[in-house]
Amino acid sequence: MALIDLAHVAGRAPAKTYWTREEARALYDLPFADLMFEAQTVHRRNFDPNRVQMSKLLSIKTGGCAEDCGYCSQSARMPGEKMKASKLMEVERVLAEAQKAKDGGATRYCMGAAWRSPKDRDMDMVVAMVEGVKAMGMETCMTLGMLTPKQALTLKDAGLDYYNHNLDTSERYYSEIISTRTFADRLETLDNVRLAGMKVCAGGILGMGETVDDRVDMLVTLANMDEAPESVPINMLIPIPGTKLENAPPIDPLDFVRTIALARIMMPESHVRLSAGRTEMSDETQALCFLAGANSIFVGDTLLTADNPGEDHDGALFRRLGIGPEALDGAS
Ligand code: SAM
Ligand code: DTB
Ligand code: SF4
Repeated sequence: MALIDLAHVAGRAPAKTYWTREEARALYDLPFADLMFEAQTVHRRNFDPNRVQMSKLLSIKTGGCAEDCGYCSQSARMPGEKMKASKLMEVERVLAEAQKAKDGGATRYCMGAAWRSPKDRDMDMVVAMVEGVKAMGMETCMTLGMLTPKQALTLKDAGLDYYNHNLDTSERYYSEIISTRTFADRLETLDNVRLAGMKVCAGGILGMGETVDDRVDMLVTLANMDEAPESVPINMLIPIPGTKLENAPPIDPLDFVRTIALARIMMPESHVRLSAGRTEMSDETQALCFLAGANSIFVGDTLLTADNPGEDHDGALFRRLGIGPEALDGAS
């Protein structure tokens, strides 16, 4: 282990704040047991290892999106049959759904829209949704596409806690997946979110045909931000029929676990979210992800449009693993 100083990761030195891709890659390539040990060590220094934060998603505007993200069921530009576009959901309906999520144990409510960016005429309704969910005592999160500095400030003033905007992959691989916006556009929105004073939720997708270096580079970009994202969703591609990536080769589950471990080590104080793709993972793979430092999930039967394991399955898995929900303030 010549390239990196494991004293940093094993808790005998202050947390590293700048990562080179060589250091990160060397960690990824460690023998599996060594990588898991380092990830658990870092995890236990920063979190209760038996608590997982639970968020619920709602698609407030589905389908008909102008972007061409190669993985997404909601793009109007996908090669195959397109999903019908819905209108922006009424505020009352959103709040009724949020109440159900709260009753089901969610502590954060995430609202997503299939937009390239919000139109200014949509902002009043979006603001009312944030205010309403906040008033229920849940944390609020939105993912609406690119934001101007002004839109970011409007959302912050409404009480939005988190904004989700993923890098999705490395800068190098980005243009293979999306052509209608750039990696730099994504970083600009993340800057606008941070400058407005909101917490950042940013991560990516694995299993899109990317290399290990692409995975490592994406995490290096996130970890080297002036402030690392508070929440780092790692999605496993859900291959959607009709999208450009419908036949992408599935990722080896142990490589998925390695990437979670790397995210945990490189961003020790962030929540690492085991996001999309859990329906296709065995319970054993999910258990390894939690062992590697994942400590946040989406609950419920549906993500935005795709399936999620649901309460019964997750409840049984958490009982088997002795895992409980994290309290709202992050304490256990
Ligand atoms: N339109 C907004 C945007 O793209 O930022 C927000 C919604 S978008 C669906 C949120 C994220 O979901 C994407 O950035 C991507 O990381 C993830 N995602 C979308 N489709 C996915 C799929 N089929 N499998 C895994 N993750 C997916
Ligand atoms: C994220 O990284 N994953 C969530 C959330 N952010 C918005 C979305 C997953 C979407 C999976 C595909 C679907 O449901 O359409
Ligand atoms: Fe649109 Fe977001 Fe889907 Fe891309 S990921 S097509 S921006 S909804």
